[in-house]
Amino acid sequence: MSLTLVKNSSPLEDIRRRIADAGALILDVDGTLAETEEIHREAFNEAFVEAKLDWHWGRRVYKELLRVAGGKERIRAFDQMRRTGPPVSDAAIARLHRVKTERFAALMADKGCPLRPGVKALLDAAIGRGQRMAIATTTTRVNIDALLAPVLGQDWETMFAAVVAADDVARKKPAPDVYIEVLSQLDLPGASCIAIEDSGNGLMAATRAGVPVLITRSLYFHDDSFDGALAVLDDLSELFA
Ligand code: XBP
Ligand code: MG
Repeated sequence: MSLTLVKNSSPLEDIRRRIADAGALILDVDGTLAETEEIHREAFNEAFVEAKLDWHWGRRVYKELLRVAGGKERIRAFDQMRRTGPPVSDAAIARLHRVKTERFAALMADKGCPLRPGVKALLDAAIGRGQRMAIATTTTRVNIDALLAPVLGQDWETMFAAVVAADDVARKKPAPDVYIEVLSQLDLPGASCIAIEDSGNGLMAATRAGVPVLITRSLYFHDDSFDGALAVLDDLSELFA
């Protein structure tokens, strides 16, 4: 999908118009709505300490590991990279990830994590237009509540016509599954919607489902390749400048 330029309009004006005209806005969570990955990283490290593992994920290794979508898959990928000792069992990975999810909720409740610039304005504008919104994420469902309840209120889910998370589909991004499920719940063709994503994996997932993508660059994925995106913004406040 390429950007269609309207006569005398700037690409940004065109993006604003396409957003306003979309059948629905489909939003990624981590990195797009908020810079959550440092909190995920801290939660993984706390789970490793609790399990008495001598593992610690610094920023550099976490950036590599973020190529693997999904916490359990990420732990397995790291275990395979170490190549020492017997592989960690599925049950142990599930246990580690359960503790990680608990730690993530506790850290969120403790420190909180603000929405990124422009996100609230985008949500408010969509609500003002009566436009539907949806969530398509590869994080665990309870993590969405841990992030959004403090910033949007306990009833945040009523703002969204569909919320699809990792547990709801067979394959995580870059597979298109979360987007295909969202589109089926919305009963809309992909081309009529806009996805907002921050990563190359997210771009690929949405594109494979036929959804045009607007990128908002995030901390860990700012240097990803975003070929094929409608546009790449530093953050969503550019839409309201
Ligand atoms: C990002 C992810 C997630 C989180 C960790 O999802 O890949 O795996 O890093 O969450 P998205 P879990 O950008 O699609 O929102 O440990 O719950 O998997
Ligand atoms: Mg993301």
